[in-house]
This record gives sequence, structure tokens and C-alpha cells, in this order.
Amino acid sequence: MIHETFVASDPKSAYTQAVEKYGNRIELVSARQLQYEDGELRCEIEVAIPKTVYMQMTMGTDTVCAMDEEALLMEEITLLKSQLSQMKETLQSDISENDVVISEVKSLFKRKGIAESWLDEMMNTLAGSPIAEDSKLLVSYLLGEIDEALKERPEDLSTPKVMMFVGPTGTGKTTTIAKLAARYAYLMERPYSVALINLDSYKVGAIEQLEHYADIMQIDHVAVENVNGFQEALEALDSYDVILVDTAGMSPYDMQKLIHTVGYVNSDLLKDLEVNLVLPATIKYEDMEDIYTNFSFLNLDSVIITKFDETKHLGTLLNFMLAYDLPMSYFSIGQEVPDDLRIASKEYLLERFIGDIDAG
Ligand SMILES: Nc1nc2c(ncn2[C@@H]2O[C@H](COP(=O)(O)OP(=O)(O)O)[C@@H](O)[C@H]2O)c(=O)[nH]1
Ligand SMILES: [Mg+2]
Repeated sequence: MIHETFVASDPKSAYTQAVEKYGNRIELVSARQLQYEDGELRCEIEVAIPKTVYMQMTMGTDTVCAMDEEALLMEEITLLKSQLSQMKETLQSDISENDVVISEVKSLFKRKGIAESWLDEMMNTLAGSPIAEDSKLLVSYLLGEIDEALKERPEDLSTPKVMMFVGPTGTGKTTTIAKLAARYAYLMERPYSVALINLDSYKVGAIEQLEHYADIMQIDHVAVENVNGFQEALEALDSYDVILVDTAGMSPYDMQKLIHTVGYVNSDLLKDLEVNLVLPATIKYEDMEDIYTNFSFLNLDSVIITKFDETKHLGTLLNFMLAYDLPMSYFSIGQEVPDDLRIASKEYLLERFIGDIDAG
């Protein structure tokens, strides 16, 4: 709010001057009578003018457009709150301030991709609570709820395992496998023995892509074409700490056969099987749902989220994570092998989401 003083012979005329200049969204702050040097008694009033109104009246609307959207929103909320309390006094209205704050914050989160049903569920219990009186408090409350709902799956190489990577073509499976192979073999506190199995017999060029990475990193790799080949490869690679399996080009049903194979071979090998869904942060909510529908029957252990570097807007992804409850294991944040990989963290997701909210 901006403060300005108006002077007239009586308080009413001074207030009328203020209204004429700024309209009726002003608030009276103080009024006093003073004897001026010329002996005249005059009345001084101080009024508070909302920043947006002040800028509109003094500088025109262009400047207002330039103000950052969040400041405008906060201004708008403050204004709505003060108008509302005036209405309450004069009209005995039963509209509560909380409703205004709730609906403002709800529309902000909705614009960022969070589902109305989830927001309603979170806010249902807040009627009459002090949290709903202040938009900043309410925003942090919702961020806290998102934080609580998200799950991280910690990295754990304490027992030998077979990690399968599933998901549609182009989501970043091969690139992520190459990054993880480098990480496990070279970049951790102790080196793990890593082998790659590539099941991609359908997509021309894909075998070469994984082989290329494996050769550079001097990591053992085997290409197999069918379930029998897979079983033999698993047995041959028995002594490795980690076996990473690229399933590119296969249908989810063929993948299921492979998973059964691991179960079958595993009775002797005693390796854990982990199925990781690879999902880009960049796709539409409906596409995320389709991918989940296609692959969830494989009993997913974790989701690896890729292409964080390609979007600023994480609301859709967060909304998906809130709805489907999958633990996140790794984030891929670019194309560089092995650098652009990090262990999944809620903090990283929330920080980026807050950045997006702050941008309005
Ligand atoms: N910008 C960006 N590109 C990625 C990321 N991960 C993978 N890619 C690219 O996405 C394309 C498909 O990746 P690929 O690993 O071949 O996907 P796959 O078909 O699932 O194996 C390639 O051009 C990768 O370089 C990422 O995190 N960020
Ligand atoms: Mg691939």
C-alpha cells in the first residue's frame, strides 16, 4: 500500500479529494485537525492506496503489466481481503475471508497442473483454520502436503540385483542405463561389477547405441533376442553385482515374460529384481497415465524421471506422482553421460515447483 496525505477545511472534503484522485479502493489511515501558520484550522487525512491502483493512476497501465505476476496476485489478495472485511461490517455478509484466500491459492495451483480433486481433499479440513487466512501460509501448507505424499526410493546396492528399465521408446532408457552403468562401475565409493543386457532386437541401431556406451566405459554387455537368450545371459552373468537390462522395442507383455524368466533363474541366483519405469517430465498428463496403464502390471518398483532440463513446469509431473504413488529413484537432467543424473529428491522437485509458482 502507498500512503498519501490530503488537506482540506474539513475531513469530508479531504476524503472526497482522495476518492476523486484514486477511486474508492483507498483506506483511511488517520485524520487530524491542525492550526496552520496563517491561523486557519485545516484537516489532514492520510489514506492508504493499493499499489496497483496507485500505479494505474500515476503511471498508466503499462507499468502494471510489467509488475511481476506474483506481486500482482498478492496485491489482489490483499485488496480482496480488505474489501471483504468492509463488506462484512456494512452488510453483515457471511462470506469469510478464508474462502477468498482458499479460492485464490487453489486457482494458482490448478493453473500449475495440480488436480482440483487433490486440492479440495487437502483444503477440506481447513475451513476456519488460521492457515486459510493467509495465502502464503496456505501455499506452504500445500507444499508440505505434496512433500509428504511424494516417495523417494533410496539407492541400495547392498545385495546383487537385476535392474530392468521399461517404458516407451524415446523416454531415455538407454541413456539412463549408460549413466547408471558408469555410476555403479566408476563413480561410487567402491566400484561395483556391472553388466548390460540389451533386449533391443527390434529397433535398428539401438544395440549399437548401448554397445557404444558400454565399449567406451569398458563394461561387459550382451545382446539377446529372446527369452531363452535372456535366461542364458543371466546365468552367464551370475557373478556380477548389478545387471542392467534395456528392454527397448519390446511390448509390455514380452517384458512380463522376461520378468518371469528372472524369477525362474533367480531361484538359483539370489539376485533381487527391480523394475524401473522411465518417464519423461515433459509429457502431457494423459500420456503419463497411458504409460502407467501399459506398464504398471509389471509391478513397478520405482520411477526414473527424465528430461527435467527440457521443462520449467513440474506441476503435471507432481500431479501424476500424487495420484500414482510411485517411489522415485533417479532424475535425468540432460543428455550427457554420465554427468546428467542425480538421485531422486523431493527437495529438488519442490524447489523447482516453487520457482514455477513464484513466477506466477
Ligand atoms: N534433454 C534431455 N534429453 C534426454 C534425457 N534423457 C535422454 N535424452 C535424449 O532422449 C533421446 C532418447 O533417449 P534414449 O535413451 O535413446 O531413449 P530410449 O528409447 O528410451 O532408450 C536421446 O536423444 C537422448 O539423448 C534428458 O534427461 N534430457
Ligand atoms: Mg533405447
